[in-house]
Amino acid sequence: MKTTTTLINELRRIARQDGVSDPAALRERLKALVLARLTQRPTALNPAPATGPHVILVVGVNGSGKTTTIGKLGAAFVRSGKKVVLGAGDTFRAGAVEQLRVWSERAGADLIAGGEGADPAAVLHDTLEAAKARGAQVVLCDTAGRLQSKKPLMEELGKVHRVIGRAVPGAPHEVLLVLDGTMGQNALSQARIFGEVTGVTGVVLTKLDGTAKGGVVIAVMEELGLPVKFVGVGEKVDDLRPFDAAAFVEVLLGESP
Ligand SMILES: Nc1nc2c(ncn2[C@@H]2O[C@H](COP(=O)(O)OP(=O)(O)OP(=O)(O)O)[C@@H](O)[C@H]2O)c(=O)[nH]1
Ligand SMILES: [Mg+2]
Repeated sequence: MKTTTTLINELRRIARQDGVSDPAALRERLKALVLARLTQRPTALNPAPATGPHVILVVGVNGSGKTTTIGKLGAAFVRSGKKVVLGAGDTFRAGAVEQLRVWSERAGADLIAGGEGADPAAVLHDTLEAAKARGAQVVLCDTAGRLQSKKPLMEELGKVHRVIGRAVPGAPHEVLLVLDGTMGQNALSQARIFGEVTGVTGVVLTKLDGTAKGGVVIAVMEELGLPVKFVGVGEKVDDLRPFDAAAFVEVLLGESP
């Protein structure tokens, strides 16, 4: 609502000041306003550190697409010639480790996993030690889905973040919050609370292959300053794209058919 109101007010001002009244011209002005917001921050991944592995922690609510995104990202890093390790930090959901194992094989990445019910922070600590020992360049850390309202689980995530930072100073270099593009307004409170606990550095917006347009990311960017870095457009390994703000704005605000 806040972002919508701001945009409407700006558009009103433009209409008055510049005397724009043609709906098509106003639509173009609105697109430009939204695009400016979406390009305020870099949408590329943070750069890899000079030495040691590039550590990416992936967080979000249940079923948003974390594990799938890790598989897709891992495959993309492997394709660019990097040695990649996936850490099975979801020790909670039955089948989570197996799912990540399948993705690690598909991607051509190593997998480090603990026993069932293991402490996620311990598993990710071991993952980073293994990655260093093996000279891996990229580490992708999976975590269990959790509701942002569940305090103990959010505290666990804070602990995971600290343990990663102790194993590799400066890590995680990236904390990707995976948001389900079909979720609407709830995404904003997810982003706010995950951001407070783990210092989110970017958003991955998934499931944009359906009817969802993901307009809420304008608010995520505007109110929380978090850039969208990737979008998920399907369940397959190649269905991850760098975020293209201009294309996104066209889909969101383009001429209706
Ligand atoms: N259509 C579509 N489906 C997706 C996309 N990303 C993930 N999915 C599907 O969404 C479902 C959940 O994906 P997961 O990767 O298991 O989600 P998660 O966040 O790891 O789930 P939990 O670990 O249970 O919290 C799976 O069926 C995925 O195939 C996407 O971009 N498009
Ligand atoms: Mg998962």
